[in-house]
Amino acid sequence: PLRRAVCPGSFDPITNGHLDIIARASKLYDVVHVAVMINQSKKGLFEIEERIDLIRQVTTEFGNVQVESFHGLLVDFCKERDIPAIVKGLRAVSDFDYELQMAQMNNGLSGVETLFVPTNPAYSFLSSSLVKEVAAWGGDIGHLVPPVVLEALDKRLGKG
Ligand code: COD
Repeated sequence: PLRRAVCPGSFDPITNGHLDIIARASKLYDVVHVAVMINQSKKGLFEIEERIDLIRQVTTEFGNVQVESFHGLLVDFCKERDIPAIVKGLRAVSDFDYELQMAQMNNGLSGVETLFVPTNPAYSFLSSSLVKEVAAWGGDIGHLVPPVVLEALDKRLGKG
């Protein structure tokens, strides 16, 4: 059987930090599912379909990454696809509390395991929200997101 894992998130939009975790997971597993989780209370900058499209463009080169959205619990996404492992990046201790809670909750709900990959130090300060804020004020984020994402941000923020 194929060894599967999921990298879940909001990906609004995908950054080089996300991409680094997905790339590393794609070397460890036969198939990596990227799940764009839909959170109705959090209106993002990009529509779900745009986020998926951007992720697909930057992950096709890996050859074993599947991108889709999901409305519901991550454990249900995993159950429906027979995925036993969640792979997440840990940026700093500040991520740890909440990530540990979610990992323990998800394991208690369904037995799914969470594996943490230490973030590349070059991206340890990087988040989608900071990227959006810096881009909105005209700061240079060219080294923090893939070129297609930079282009999409410029367009969305009225600079393209
Ligand atoms: N370096 C490395 N990894 C990073 C970086 C970075 N710079 N930035 C983000 N990541 C990784 C982290 O592992 C992070 O968890 C993941 O990418 C996604 O990041 P975001 O910001 O896109 O997404 P979040 O934090 O909003 O995602 C939270 C989830 C959507 C995963 C979570 O809320 C969820 O599972 N929701 C579904 C509903 C559910 O099941 N709820 C119960 C949970 S117990």
